[in-house]
Amino acid sequence: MISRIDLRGDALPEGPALRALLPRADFDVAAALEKVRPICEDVHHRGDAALIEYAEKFDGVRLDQVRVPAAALKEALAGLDPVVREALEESIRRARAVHREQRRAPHTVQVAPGGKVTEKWVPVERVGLYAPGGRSVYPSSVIMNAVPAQEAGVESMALASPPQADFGGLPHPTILAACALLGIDEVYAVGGAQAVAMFAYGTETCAPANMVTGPGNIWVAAAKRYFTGRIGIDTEAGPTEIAVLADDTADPAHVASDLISQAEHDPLAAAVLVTDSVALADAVDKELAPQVAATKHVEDRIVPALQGRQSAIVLVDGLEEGLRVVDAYGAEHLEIQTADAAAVADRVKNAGAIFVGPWAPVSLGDYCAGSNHVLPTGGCACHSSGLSVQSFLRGIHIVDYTREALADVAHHVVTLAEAEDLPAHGAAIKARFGWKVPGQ
Ligand code: HSO
Ligand code: ZN
Repeated sequence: MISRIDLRGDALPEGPALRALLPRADFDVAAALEKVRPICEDVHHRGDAALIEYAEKFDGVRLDQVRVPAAALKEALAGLDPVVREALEESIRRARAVHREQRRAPHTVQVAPGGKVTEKWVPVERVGLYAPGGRSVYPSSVIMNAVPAQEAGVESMALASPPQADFGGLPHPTILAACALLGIDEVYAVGGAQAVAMFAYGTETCAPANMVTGPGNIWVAAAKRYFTGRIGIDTEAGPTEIAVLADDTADPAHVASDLISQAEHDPLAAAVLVTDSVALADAVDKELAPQVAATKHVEDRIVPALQGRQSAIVLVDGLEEGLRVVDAYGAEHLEIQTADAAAVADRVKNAGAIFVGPWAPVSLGDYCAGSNHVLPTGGCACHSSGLSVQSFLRGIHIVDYTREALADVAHHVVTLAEAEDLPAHGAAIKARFGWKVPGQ
């Protein structure tokens, strides 16, 4: 069911050479960029009329307006299964508890007598959240995007999600209900690249946002890339990934079910097991077929995901090699199912989130751990983190020096300005001291 990559025997190569041996999906955002450019520019020029046209073309829905009426949000919440409501509320409660602690207080450093630098943290003013439709209706992702923004103090937040023909042209009712639970009352029935463009440029009904976050398909990722540098984005979320670092103490049935759990998202989803135990590899492989047969989404997602070039069992000589492999891979989600899992987790350098031991499967983190599930994919965990309160804050330095404090350091500033051949920089200092720089 899943291919094997045998890295035992020879010494592992370093860095990029090791990464090149590991499986990964092709997710060609650059190619999609050319297709989304005209859509984004059309939204720029024609606003709501373009959005309504794209809803008809891509979603098969004829809309009168793009904004979801308040009554529809209320109705969706009233119609929400109480058991689902309770689960969503618990997910929100745990996520809030974790994200609240990420808030940052301003701090001041006295650099020299009379010279201080304060860093204050200011939330982004307006954020647009995206929630996919179609096969990925994830109210949990609405929570994971909205909670850190709210805890950061973002004042204005709107959500866009594709209109669904089955629901009278509204976004999926569970998405609407999640919005209502989170207190998001500005919601748009707009999907794909056009939703990102709506937030980036603004239209007659939707004010422009400073930042867009939230998962999406390749068109959404391409639109985010198109606007990079103009608005803030979270990350270009690619297909989801799970890596499991396991030894012979792991339960093969659980490892198999965790690999399948993320393969369930997408035919391009990646499931990677890294182990030094051939017995475990064989047992997991044996577990996969019956477990896959017993679930849903088999032919369209799980089988292509497990059999795709992005998924594999990677055999290594030992734990040290396993750690090097998972660090080179930089998984979105990394489970550690080894002896002394917490100590092993402590040594991992590259992962979006780490799940320790037998009782912390990725599914827990997807919904109710309190951790965030918007995480870097495609190896971006080597340089980026998941969504957090920090993603929605800007640190601003406030520089406050007295005359004496400036006088004390003036000669260094003038020296550096001259060394960089920027005499006007130096002049801005000299002019303040009658052109006689103290200390020079
Ligand atoms: N595993 C996905 C998030 C998700 N799972 C949503 C279930 N619903 C990416 O982290
Ligand atoms: Zn998931």
